[in-house]
Amino acid sequence: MKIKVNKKILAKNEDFAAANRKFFKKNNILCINMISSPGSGKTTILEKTAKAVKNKINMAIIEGDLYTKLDAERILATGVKAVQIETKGSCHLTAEQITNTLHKLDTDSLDIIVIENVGNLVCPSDFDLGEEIRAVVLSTAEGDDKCRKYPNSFAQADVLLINKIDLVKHLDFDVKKVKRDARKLNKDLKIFEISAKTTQGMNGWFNWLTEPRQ
Ligand SMILES: Nc1nc2c(ncn2[C@@H]2O[C@H](COP(=O)(O)OP(=O)(O)OP(=O)(O)O)[C@@H](O)[C@H]2O)c(=O)[nH]1
Ligand SMILES: [Mg+2]
Repeated sequence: MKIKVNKKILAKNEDFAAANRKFFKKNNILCINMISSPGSGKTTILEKTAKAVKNKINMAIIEGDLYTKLDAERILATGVKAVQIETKGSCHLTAEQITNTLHKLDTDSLDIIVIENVGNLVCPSDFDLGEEIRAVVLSTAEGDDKCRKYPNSFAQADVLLINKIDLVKHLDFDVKKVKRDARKLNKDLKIFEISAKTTQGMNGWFNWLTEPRQ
């Protein structure tokens, strides 16, 4: 019975995801779904990214959290458009929630939409939002075993941002091992080692994000 209900929920999500994907393609918008554990630094990365690229490209952020508008307020303070979705307890965003939020953005003028998913390395990986690119963030403070313990999030990603690299000298976090484990799951994974606090390594990410795509 449980399997049947889950299948139905995922099938409904797939329909909305397909519609979102069609919309993004038609409007020439690059959509990125950003996934990670709570506190890995997603919003800080997006604050720094917004400031760095806002004069080059038109970007908007959709924020997902269980409660509060705190993250959207942080992005709005950078001068970039942001909309908050509060899931009221659900551990992931759905494609339908994205469909229902798009009208709040001036999509005609947008080049990129980044969706910051609810902080959780498990549930969001099962829900396609219609994105073209999935980015997973892993911060050094979380431990270097996470690719092996939460493989789906890494196997399905296009980009891995290893954040809080400024802290690595204080921690037992083996960057090489993480990169090896991640590439075992996903050989084409693009990997950036960054610190959103100091902006170390972030130019590579900014350039990759804004490079022309067909
Ligand atoms: N040292 C260090 N701290 C960082 C870095 N990036 C983010 N932080 C800190 O980590 C904490 C969490 O950062 P957020 O950006 O709120 O993390 P988040 O992933 O958006 O968190 P949720 O939305 O709750 O899942 C904050 O105190 C940040 O200042 C970094 O590169 N280095
Ligand atoms: Mg956040």
